[in-house]
Amino acid sequence: MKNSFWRTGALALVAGLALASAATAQTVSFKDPTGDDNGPGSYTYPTDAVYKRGSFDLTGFDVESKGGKVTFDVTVNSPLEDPWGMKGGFAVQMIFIFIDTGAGGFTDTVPGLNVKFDEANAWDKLVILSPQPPGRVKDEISQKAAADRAGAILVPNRTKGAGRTISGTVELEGDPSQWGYQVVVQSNEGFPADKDLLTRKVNEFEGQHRFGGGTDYDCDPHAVDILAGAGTGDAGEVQAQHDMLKYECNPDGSAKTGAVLKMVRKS
Ligand SMILES: [Ca+2]
Ligand SMILES: [Ca+2]
Ligand SMILES: [Ca+2]
Repeated sequence: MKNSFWRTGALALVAGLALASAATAQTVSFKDPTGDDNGPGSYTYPTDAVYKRGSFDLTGFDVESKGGKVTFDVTVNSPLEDPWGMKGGFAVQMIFIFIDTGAGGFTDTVPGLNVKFDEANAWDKLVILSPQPPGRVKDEISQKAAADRAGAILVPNRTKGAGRTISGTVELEGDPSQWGYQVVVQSNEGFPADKDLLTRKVNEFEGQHRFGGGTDYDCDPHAVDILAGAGTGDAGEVQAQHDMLKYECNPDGSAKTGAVLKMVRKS
């Protein structure tokens, strides 16, 4: 967390941008390579048939701002389905959108992801796209996220899936083309571990409802696909993702070196 000088300055900046941009829509788009839905390179899907190939393979991320509202569209490489009756048009995915609006922020994230950001890429807003009812997501945030960032985490009133795209809208001022982003693809876990914020675990071996290829401890990043590099979908971004998600565990299962994420930016 940076000091209050930075936060106060950033608030003034955001207010100024909002005045300048209230009338017209502003958009920004990123792409992600296909076939890199394997975290640091080794992760495998759970074995249950609901986890269709490509379900967690991020391919596109689009942001549109209009009239003080920002809509986030996250596209994956498989038609969305709702086998669990979540009623929003999708079920198995859960998306964490970390945003650096320039207002300083946090380097650690939320429990269950096991990822951090470096100082230069600190996040100050997190939008969660979950098929769970917004009330459930907000309850989990208030119970499990650190108290100092609860106000920075936003949950759309309605999150829906259509085709291959998961969408949600939140109230947020500013010009999204100037922000940094990181999109972490996870899986909606209705029965999360005590401290995990609705996230599905990555274990050493995949199971019916567990990703494999990591460790049974929490020293591995529980992130299946993320943005990397310049977010253009270039093949080189696969290696950049694998590098960011590299981790090493101590014998007792604590993190020796954990995954450190960077933002993707247009400017
Ligand atoms: Ca991908
Ligand atoms: Ca693990
Ligand atoms: Ca990726």
